[in-house]
Amino acid sequence: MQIASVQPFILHLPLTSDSISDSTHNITHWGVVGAKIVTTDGLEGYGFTGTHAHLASDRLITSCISDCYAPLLIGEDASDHQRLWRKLARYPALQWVGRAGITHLALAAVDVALWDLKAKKAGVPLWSQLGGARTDALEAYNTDIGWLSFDLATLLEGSAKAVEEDGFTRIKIKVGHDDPIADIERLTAVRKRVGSKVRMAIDGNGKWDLPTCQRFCALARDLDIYWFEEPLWYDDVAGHATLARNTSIPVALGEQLYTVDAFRSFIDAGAVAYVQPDVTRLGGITEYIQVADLALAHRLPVVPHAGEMSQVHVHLSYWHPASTILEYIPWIKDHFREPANVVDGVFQRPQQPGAGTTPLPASMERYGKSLG
Ligand code: 0YR
Ligand code: MG
Repeated sequence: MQIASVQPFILHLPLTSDSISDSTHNITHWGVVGAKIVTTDGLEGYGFTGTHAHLASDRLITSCISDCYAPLLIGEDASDHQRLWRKLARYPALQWVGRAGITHLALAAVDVALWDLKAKKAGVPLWSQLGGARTDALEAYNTDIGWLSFDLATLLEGSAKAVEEDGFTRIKIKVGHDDPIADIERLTAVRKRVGSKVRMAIDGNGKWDLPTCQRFCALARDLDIYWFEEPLWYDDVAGHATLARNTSIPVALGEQLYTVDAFRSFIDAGAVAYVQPDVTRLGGITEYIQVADLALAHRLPVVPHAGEMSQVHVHLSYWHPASTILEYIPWIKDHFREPANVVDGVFQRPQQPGAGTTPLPASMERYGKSLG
């Protein structure tokens, strides 16, 4: 399974709404930025990271793939993915310019493509290749109903539909107004609308400072918040540890962390209850497994962030023993050979060989961007 070529691509796919905001981002498209890796025996592996569809920065990722990683990969045996991960991640000149950020997002894409090849070569879905499914029913929680940019009527209507018609028992609502009272009012209305049995998580996307978070948590005491995600700035280990000590609401984080070392710092500090690794920001599946194993050793639940819109994490969550539930945002499901599919609040277990990352040719054609 020798690597014959590494071909980067950029897709900008429209969302299910015209645009959405959380407390720190506003987007109209999801960027699927990655590589097709072709082997001499004719197999095609696909891997990608997730971006906010900003073409100039997407091109930094594809140029890292084609100019820096491809020359290190061509001619190598694709099944040596563990060795190849180290070759790319520890390559001296590249390690010097990036142990996180663009080089790591590019590494994620390449690593996922190698795992996709491994499972395709074996002729089985990735979860099976990894060691088999731990459950028959992986529960989904719906993030797409809870954007901060939605007015209250839209938020209530979407939450009610998700629960009453689509079978979700779990939802996540974005928070982060300048005055947290505005968020408390929205959450109180949602809780009243969906009832006490629905699990309601919230996500601050790193905007508030510690006093604001503490005030919010005191005001939210009666809302039965399942977790408070990214309450503080992404890298603030001490701040999250202080907040975790001072509130009964469990802290969730990890979607902005690039390395297993970063996760270790948060876990060692007692700063995280729900561990949220993402294959698209860590160095792919290889480093995700290290984080999930670390969480398992600490008896902490793993709830991946879905930067690939659940295409890969559905496999990992069906397999890894520390997994619990998985985020659902249906932005890219019309564009893949085997889309992440939720029925009655449960992710269907993938059946096709590979990691679920193969895009449809028509979508590549229609939404593909020039690499510049
Ligand atoms: C928009 N999920 C998240 C969206 C989402 C972000 O930037 O990507 O809100 O990834 O925090 O938990
Ligand atoms: Mg989040």
